[in-house]
Amino acid sequence: MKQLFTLLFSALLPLLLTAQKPRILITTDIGGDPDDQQSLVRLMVYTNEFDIEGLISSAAGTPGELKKEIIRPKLIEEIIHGYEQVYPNLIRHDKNFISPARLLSVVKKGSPHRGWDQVGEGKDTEGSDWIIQMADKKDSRPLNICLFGGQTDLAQALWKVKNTRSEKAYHKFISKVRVFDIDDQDKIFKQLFAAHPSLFYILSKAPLTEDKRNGVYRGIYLGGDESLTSLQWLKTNVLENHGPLGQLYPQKTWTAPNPYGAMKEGDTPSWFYFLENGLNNPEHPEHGGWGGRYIKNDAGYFNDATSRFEDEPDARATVYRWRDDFQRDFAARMDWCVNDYHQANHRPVVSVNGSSEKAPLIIRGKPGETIYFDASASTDPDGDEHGYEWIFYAQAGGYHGPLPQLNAAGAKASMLMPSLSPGVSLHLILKVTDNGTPALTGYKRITIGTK
Ligand SMILES: [Ca+2]
Ligand SMILES: [Ca+2]
Repeated sequence: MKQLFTLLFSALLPLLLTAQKPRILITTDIGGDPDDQQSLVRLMVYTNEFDIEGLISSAAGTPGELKKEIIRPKLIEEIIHGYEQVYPNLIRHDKNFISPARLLSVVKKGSPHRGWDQVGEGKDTEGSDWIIQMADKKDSRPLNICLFGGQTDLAQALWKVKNTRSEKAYHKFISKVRVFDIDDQDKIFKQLFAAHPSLFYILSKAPLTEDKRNGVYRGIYLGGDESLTSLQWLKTNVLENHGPLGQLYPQKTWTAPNPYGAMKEGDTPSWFYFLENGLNNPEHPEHGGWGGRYIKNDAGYFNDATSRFEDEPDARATVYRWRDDFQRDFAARMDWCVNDYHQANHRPVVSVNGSSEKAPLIIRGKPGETIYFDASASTDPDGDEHGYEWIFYAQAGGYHGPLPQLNAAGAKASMLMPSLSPGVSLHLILKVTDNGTPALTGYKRITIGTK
């Protein structure tokens, strides 16, 4: 009997582990500025981290960018076919990469038209119905919707649910959805959120009083060390000697004032936000991570963090402060497309005080008490040496007091517990970086609160 249990458990374990991946659904205006293709190529080498529930082609381009109102689902399929060719090598690095056939099966057609007048009776699309079907799936995890382009198909899905279901069923549906919107492209955010005010909604967009290029998501290519977005960087790490998927990465985009005109990926922060890497916490946009940091406003949705700090001198810095890390991570995964496991690098697994989960470690103490952190159980799958960097991320927890002295020596650190106002926590980020090529960084967030 025990053997049977063990057998069953080991057969179920991969399923249980897989079930922990965040569910994402992408809608993309692919077909205009080629930065959507760039974001999709990068996403392909992260499909092991997600359950991808939909790749919907919405109206191509930004409003007015193209002469015709069209959708371009073939461009999504083209990238999946590139992925198909490197997939056999990728699964040598992680068996959780999604099969190309499965990805092709979730490519759906959205509406070629956009705007609030495209929402209502008779306006359903394959894409809007697919959004409903995926949110209705019997699954306790939320459906995270990343809007690379317009919101029209999402708005249609929500309209249909609101108008064809009971209020209770509508609210149940809304509670299962989280939305990350890049720049309100169809300019219907106002109507959409007014119609569905209880939706978990992040709108990454600069305030109307500022230059639009100050939006948080643009930190992927603007500000900080922009040389990491150059054509030369892409040639070395993506375009050349990295197989057929990397060759599909478009080399030219509009990036001004970034002088390189190469990597843009304006939409990547939307799925970076949901990528569980130990740094972010998808339930808390104010905590920040590769996808940026967002604050809930009085209207009830999350928008770009506007307060300025020494380490975040502009809103985009909430993304570009991690660029060096996420570019090295991308480069390593492009190596996975062509190299054997032993000829490529893999991230360290960070463990603090016995916790190696992706969720933050929560520590509670009394003011004046000494708190100890021990990360010496951290490991590296390649057996690489690794170094430890402890960083306070005070604004993430709303802490504005003087930072305590952190006594850090390698894998161990300690500090005296400060006194915290109610509702405030002090965030400490541990970065563990290995000495592989390229060097890779794993994270652990520690949130420190009062008892
Ligand atoms: Ca886009
Ligand atoms: Ca490693």
